[in-house]
Amino acid sequence: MLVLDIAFAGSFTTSTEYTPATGERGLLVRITGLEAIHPCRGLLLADPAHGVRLPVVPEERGVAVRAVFLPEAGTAEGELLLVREHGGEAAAEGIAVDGAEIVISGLRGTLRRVTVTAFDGPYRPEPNAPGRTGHSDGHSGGNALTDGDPASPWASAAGGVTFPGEFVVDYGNARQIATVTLHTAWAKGQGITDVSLETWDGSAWVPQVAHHLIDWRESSAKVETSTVTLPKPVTTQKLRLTVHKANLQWGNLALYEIATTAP
Ligand SMILES: [Ca+2]
Repeated sequence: MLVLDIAFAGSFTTSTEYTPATGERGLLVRITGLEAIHPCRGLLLADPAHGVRLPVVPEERGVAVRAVFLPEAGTAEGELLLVREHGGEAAAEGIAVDGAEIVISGLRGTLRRVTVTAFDGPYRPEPNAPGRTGHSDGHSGGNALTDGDPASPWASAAGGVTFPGEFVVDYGNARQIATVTLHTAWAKGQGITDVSLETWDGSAWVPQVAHHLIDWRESSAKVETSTVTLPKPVTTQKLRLTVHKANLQWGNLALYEIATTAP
């Protein structure tokens, strides 16, 4: 059961009562009020006293807190994870349980996303839909392709990109797909511009859309989207994007999110 999911970067999406524009309402409270929210970056924690409090520890259940965090001196995001099974102790860097609150503090850097999950029994991370790619990883690993956050990027290495390349997403079980939307920022410099889509029928890849061409408009942090519409909705567990071409202004291509919709 997902209790809370806040992405501070990008569009500040949240499934809680938290109102990021005003900061101090809802389930999440900034500890000092001095923490800065920077669009497309996250919540800047410039002092160890900065942080957030989340008054959402469920009683009688286990709780897992995941925080995606970019250290002040670092170049790669990491994940901080605190798991407290029912009645157990928990400890994690930067995350503590204080009474009925979760406290994230003592860090310097940028907090990009926090999710809180309540569970019964032993902790089992929710299955996600890892994306994998034939392009070499330059940033974030494949999970950024399908982490639900349009602002968290996957990017290839800056150089040596060859075509065709591919992205494969395995959802773990079948789902209905009517459209596939690609999200990318700085897309005029690093967006995919020619892509084909296939779905998996259990034994083979089935062509759906060939050479979907994308004319990206933005050379900015704004996340743009391009939607590939299937000829008709398909029930499938996996999809494959074959990349024929991409903008390579900086030597890399990037894809921030692969999202699907059901009919
Ligand atoms: Ca993402």
